[in-house]
Amino acid sequence: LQVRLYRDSFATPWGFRLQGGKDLNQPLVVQRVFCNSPAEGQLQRGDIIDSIGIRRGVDLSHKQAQDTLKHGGGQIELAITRPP
Ligand code: LEU
Repeated sequence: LQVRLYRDSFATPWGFRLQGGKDLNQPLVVQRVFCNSPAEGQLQRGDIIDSIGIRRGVDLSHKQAQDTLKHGGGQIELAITRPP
């Protein structure tokens, strides 16, 4: 599943929390989605992040994933797997 998030300002949070990362030997997973955020209605708790832009999720440490999102500019494309 491809999801594109948009934000008005680079300072606006996307509105979700991540868990996991390569350094933790865990997949990158959406831990929490905040109401009234760009992520609301796009991401769900439990979504596995397969890629952030051109970067593969399995290659990213927790911090690298966070930094990639923070510095993603006004829009970001995520490939996700949504568990049933
Ligand atoms: N908490 C950040 C935000 O809402 C996302 C995090 C995964 C870097 O923008």
